[in-house]
Amino acid sequence: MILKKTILTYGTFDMFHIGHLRLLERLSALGDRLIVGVSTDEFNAIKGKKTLIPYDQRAAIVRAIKGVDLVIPENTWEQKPQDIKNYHVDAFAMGDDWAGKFDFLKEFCEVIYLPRTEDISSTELKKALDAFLLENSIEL
Ligand code: C2G
Repeated sequence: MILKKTILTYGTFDMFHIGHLRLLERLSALGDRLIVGVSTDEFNAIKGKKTLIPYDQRAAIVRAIKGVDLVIPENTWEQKPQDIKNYHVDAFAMGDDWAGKFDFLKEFCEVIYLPRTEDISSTELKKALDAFLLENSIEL
């Protein structure tokens, strides 16, 4: 009986970009099942993170990514241990901008931090979009 390895990660995934895709592809290759907790709009307010795209669209895009098997809402900082138990998670993984921040989860499962993709972020995308609109004098 081959034990299925379940990987869990969380994120906002606003303005889905290549950094998000490369992370999810690497996570999918780490195991047999990838579960992604997408931050709800309410939780992003708690995180102090402004998003352009609403939760249902961010979740639909992540759900459509090959290699993602299940999307769950991320409502709180505290839900991770319960999610790890509920879904029999073998490894929790994040990009290394979070390195060390979730080591307390080693009590429940393996904790992995993967290198971020350089030179891309939702913030940089928004800046590039602003410059583009300005250059092409498109009034929103
Ligand atoms: N990421 C990446 N490379 C980038 C940008 C993001 O690898 N250039 C990774 C991040 O490290 C994270 C994931 O993509 O693992 C999602 O990034 P965000 O949407 O910015 O997620 P964040 O707001 O950090 O939320 O409880 C955890 C939080 O919900 C994480």
